Amino acid sequence: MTAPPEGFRHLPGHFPPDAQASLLEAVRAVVARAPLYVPTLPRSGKEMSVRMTNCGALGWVTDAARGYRYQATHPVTGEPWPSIPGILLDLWAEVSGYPHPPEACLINFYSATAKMGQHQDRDETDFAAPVVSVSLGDDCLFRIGGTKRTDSTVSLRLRSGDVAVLGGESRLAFHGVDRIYPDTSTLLKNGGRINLTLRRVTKP
Ligand code: MD3
Ligand code: FE
Repeated sequence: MTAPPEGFRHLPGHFPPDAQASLLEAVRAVVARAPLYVPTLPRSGKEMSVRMTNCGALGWVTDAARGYRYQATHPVTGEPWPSIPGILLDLWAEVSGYPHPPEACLINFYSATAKMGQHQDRDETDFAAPVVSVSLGDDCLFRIGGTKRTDSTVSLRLRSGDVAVLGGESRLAFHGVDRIYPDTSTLLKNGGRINLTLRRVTKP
């Protein structure tokens, strides 16, 4: 593919370094109350390489027994997810073009060797809303195709402070993270990459 699918918008450097630091502080506050956990794949129970948590009324979770789903509580602590930080609600209002707030913010943490295979995000019931993504920390190689797994793909590097908006046709596009580029950012003291995805789950 020569171009990303319709509805994909990449906003490089949307957040300047001071705002990235504020975002990181907000993420740390969420993780202090809702610790990163090891997600496992449906049926096989194989561990994903990414560590996850959420904030918002709903969070995306996965385990062997119950598979992919949204739920209101942390799978390990049983506590409700912390609320979505204001800076992320402001981002959604600014870039989503959707007149209702996000319900979920999935937080993915990638170590230097973590990756995410090609998949579609289709556990939501409202595909009219885009997904809004924020990258923090080390760069990654992101790859996105079309709505069929066999469609050709395009790769791009996502850097700390970048925002991506996945609306329109791109909302149901296959996508994944092929690799992390270690030591490409100094934002995280111990390296790695954080991705935040703001999502609408239910129809308003
Ligand atoms: C395209 N996250 O959390 S962010 C995910 O970098 C996910 O952690 C990746 O795929 C990450 O589901 C990619 C960019 C992104 C996020 C959501 C999408 C691209 C998307 C949803 C639909 C299509
Ligand atoms: Fe995804």
